Amino acid sequence: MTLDNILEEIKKANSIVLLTHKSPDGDAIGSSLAFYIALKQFGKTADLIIEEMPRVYKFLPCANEARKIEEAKPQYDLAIALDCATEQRIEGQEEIFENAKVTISIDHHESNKMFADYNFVNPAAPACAQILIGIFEYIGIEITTDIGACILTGIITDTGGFKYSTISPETFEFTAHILSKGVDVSDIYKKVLQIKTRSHFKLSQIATARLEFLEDEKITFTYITKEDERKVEAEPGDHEGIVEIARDIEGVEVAILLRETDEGFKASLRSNGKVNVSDVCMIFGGGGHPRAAGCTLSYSLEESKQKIIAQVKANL
Ligand SMILES: [Mn+2]
Repeated sequence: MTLDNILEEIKKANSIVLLTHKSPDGDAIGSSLAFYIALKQFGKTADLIIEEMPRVYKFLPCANEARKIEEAKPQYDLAIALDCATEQRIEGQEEIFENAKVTISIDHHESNKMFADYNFVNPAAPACAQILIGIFEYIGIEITTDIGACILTGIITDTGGFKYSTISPETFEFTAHILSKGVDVSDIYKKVLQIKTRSHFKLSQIATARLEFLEDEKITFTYITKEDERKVEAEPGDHEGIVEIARDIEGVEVAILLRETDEGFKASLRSNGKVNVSDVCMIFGGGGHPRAAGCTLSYSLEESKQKIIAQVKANL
């Protein structure tokens, strides 16, 4: 079984690196930190590479122990990628992954490409962090309050606060379990989901002011530029959640947000169920979940807009 192989590889490895995707969300950060702390409990020190730790997650245990890409060793015995559907999603860190002697992927994306030597993928899990509960139990790691807080962060953020249809009985069993252990679930919920930075608020004002309704108001489109982010003094993660504002408007099927980055326009798509936005994003080399997905478009703003809207329309 894959878990036996994973356990064996962890035991054998003298050097381990943990990697996740660029612009890490709560699940990426929560899963990585949970695994990092679990490895410590196992008697293994790992390098956790997170290029930009979003401000909102800095309160999590061991968040200050994450390292930058340039601090990574030239080669590791074992590389573990968390919450990444493809090797390309480990953007900027593919080399670290490829250079490792053995690679493992732990993920919950339906579009996962099984790109590692050992792949532990469960598309039924609402968050990568939730998969870790079973893994830790299997390999005999105790879910401490620290590990629990990190896993909960992943679950809360990837389920939009326990409200997506991806939630399972295990989601609540785990939450009940760590609540009984003394983890302040309400406090974590507030920190990772409710409280917004001022820059986030200003950025959402800009994006909502530009919101366009298309196709009988079933599709919404908006964008944010680098200049917008500079103006509101945005920090990493401040754009998170903005696309969901439009998704929640009555009658909207798909909400589209384009965000200008150094690599092009990053499209974030959210669906209310009718359109599988993961399929739409895969056409452009991206992917994700049926109701939440993304891709990068290397065209001008106008061209990117037309291309992504046309594909959504075709799937409506
Ligand atoms: Mn995830």
